[in-house]
Amino acid sequence: MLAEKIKEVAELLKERPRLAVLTGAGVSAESGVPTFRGPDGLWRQFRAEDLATPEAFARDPKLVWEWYDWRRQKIQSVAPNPAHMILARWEKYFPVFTLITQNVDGLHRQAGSTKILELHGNIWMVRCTQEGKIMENRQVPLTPIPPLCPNCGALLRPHVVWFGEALDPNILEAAFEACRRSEVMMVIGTSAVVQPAASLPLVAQQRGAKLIEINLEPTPLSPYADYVLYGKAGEILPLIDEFLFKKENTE
Ligand code: BV8
Repeated sequence: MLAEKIKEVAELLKERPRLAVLTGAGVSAESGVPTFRGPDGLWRQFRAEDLATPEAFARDPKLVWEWYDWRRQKIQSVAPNPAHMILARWEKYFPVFTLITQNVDGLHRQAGSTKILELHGNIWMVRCTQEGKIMENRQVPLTPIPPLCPNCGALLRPHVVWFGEALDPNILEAAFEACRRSEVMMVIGTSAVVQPAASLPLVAQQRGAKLIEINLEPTPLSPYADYVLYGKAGEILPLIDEFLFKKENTE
């Protein structure tokens, strides 16, 4: 069943359609990065929705930074997995390709992807709460916590989009545009509950794109998908990739 679907999806992709890909935490799970809503998604007794908010940061910047520092330490010690590597390769194989990610871990970039829209920011970037200045900060572990702006001494915050905060309008518009233009949209490793990211695949489908979902379990998007491939992203993408390139070579 799965093998049959993988073959059909590979046939679809062999035509090198305009491809948009949306990834979530599930694409980094096999690298060892905890997902948000899975069994290992909790940190101490908190949920992402409790900590990834401006209110939580205003109330207790040290606690929020301790969570990000814990995640940065984890992310720094892991490597991209085959799912990241294949998506980086597909960027060169498909003439029109856009990778849209909800992840802030930077693993797509580390795997070699360059055409990336990071909808929710990047955990290795910080922003001065006074000047708004954005800078890279790869100090692991962070000292002091919370970190202060080297220019003005004000609190630094992670340059990520928290719940209740607007996404960068330019990045969001570019993502919607890529989905509107796509002929195929692949949605990998996301629970499809966070908005506005979860609306992107539906925009693609409304414009006639074929929708492919890769996940361990059904999501609110599954009923709309033309293909739902149940399994690990790091295992399914290589199988699709094999068909793509194997067919190429034998023709
Ligand atoms: C906004 C950055 C408005 C921080 C994150 C409309 C309807 C309903 C709610 C809302 C709405 N509009 C706004 C909201 C509120 C809110 C929202 O969506 N809430 C949800 C919880 C209901 N949205 C917002 O607040 C957004 N802002 O809309 O602002 C606005 C407009 C103008 C002016 C002012 C305000 C901002 C949302 C961004 C929040 N930031 N992250 C950080 O990371 O620290 S979201 C966070 O969740 C991460 O980015 C994460 O990527 C994202 C989504 O989670 P997933 O990636 O899907 O991860 P999850 O663990 O949930 O799922 C993993 C999946 O992988 C699972 O399905 C699992 O089965 C699968 N999986 C696991 N292993 C594998 C696998 N699949 C394949 N292979 C594997 N090996």
